Amino acid sequence: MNDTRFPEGFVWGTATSAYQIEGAANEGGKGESIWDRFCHTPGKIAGGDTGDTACDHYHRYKEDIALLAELGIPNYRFSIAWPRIFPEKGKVNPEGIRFYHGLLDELQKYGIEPMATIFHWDLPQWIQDEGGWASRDIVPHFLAYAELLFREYGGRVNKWNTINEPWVVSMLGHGTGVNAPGHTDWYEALAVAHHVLLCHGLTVRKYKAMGFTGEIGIVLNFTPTYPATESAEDKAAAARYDGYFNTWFLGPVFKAAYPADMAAWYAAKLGPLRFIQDGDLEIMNTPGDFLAFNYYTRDVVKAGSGFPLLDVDFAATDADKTDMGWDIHPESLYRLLTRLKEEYTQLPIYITENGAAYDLPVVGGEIRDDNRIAYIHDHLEACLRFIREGGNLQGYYVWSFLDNFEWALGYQKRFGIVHVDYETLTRTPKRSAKWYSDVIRRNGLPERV
Ligand code: IFM
Repeated sequence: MNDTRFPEGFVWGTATSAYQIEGAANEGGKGESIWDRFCHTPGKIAGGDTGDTACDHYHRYKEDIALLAELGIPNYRFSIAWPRIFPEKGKVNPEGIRFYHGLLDELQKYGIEPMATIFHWDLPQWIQDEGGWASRDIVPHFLAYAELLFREYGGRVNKWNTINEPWVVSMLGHGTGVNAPGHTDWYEALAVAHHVLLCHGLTVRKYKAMGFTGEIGIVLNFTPTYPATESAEDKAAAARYDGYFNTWFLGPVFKAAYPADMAAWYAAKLGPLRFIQDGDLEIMNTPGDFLAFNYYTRDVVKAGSGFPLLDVDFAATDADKTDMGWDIHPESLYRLLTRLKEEYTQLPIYITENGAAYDLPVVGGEIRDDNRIAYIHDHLEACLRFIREGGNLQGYYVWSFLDNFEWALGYQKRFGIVHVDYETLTRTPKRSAKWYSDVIRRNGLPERV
């Protein structure tokens, strides 16, 4: 392998999720999701946007997959909308089942390998009405859903993600409340995280028990955290933030234990963590086939009172930022990969999301998103460094294939390597899409632009 080449067989892909691109919120027998409800609650989403139409992928999936093929992208990560499959309690929707078979047919036609995510946040509203993720009663619902997906698609999909970003589901959905269902109760957020990880472990067991030989794993999201100064207080603050964001999820999945310091911290702040039952941690620790994670940025924190759950404040940094206001810090990706390998797992790793939001005008018929190219280039360089040192990184999926619905931020943040005109729904590959095609074709990095 020369310096800029990736190992043979490296998995190159791009990613999306159902609610962010499908639209057709009330079509094809789909039921209401918590995101449908949240978007239609005034004040929750920037600009009053909703996912009602999104990129209209539900109607345009053939065109979209043809574009993927034209760009030469050999792997596609998508998610399945639970309320399309189970619109009501106990009711399976054949049209929803058919939709994903149709999508898989298209992928198969072009030889594009699917990676399917079982849950990427669009919980059926009927489950929320029964208590949602905060209630342990969600477990049989999740398992019934997963089992149905395995029966339907298990012979066609060989890479499965159980759940995308448990940190977001729990902490943003139930702690800060910026995501659906918009609850603001930190004890509940921890219970949600617990039930999410429990469902993950049980789903891995189910998949294996059904005899499938494909790969299955969870998608965690990580934000490496640094102290603003070398003071003991700031270092302790950074350790807590790392516990909150990263190790609270890594610990159960890879060590069958919550980090003891964080468990004690939370118990002191919130009371005894009664949702933990005997045997749960062993279930969460059920071995999957890979670790998948999403990486975008790092955080710098100090001791303070701005975030009372943790007694931390965020510190400003002078790093360049994307349109999300997120620091661009590829070095943190390299350090994260190294930490995961040294402290948590030797399993193969997939980066299932990495990318940048930038909104650029069309110039001369082209969208020259050189800043996105530079972002991806530098993060791939960090990947290469890890691989060269013996790291078992097997794949990388750019977030995202299309500009799409960026949750509470609506359509203002554009992550796509393909531009979507939300008036006409026209797709236009950006310069980054062509650059990424070239990376894939040469299985390596060209010169930095
Ligand atoms: O758009 C999201 C995605 O749904 C989950 N990971 C982070 C992305 C960018 O915020």
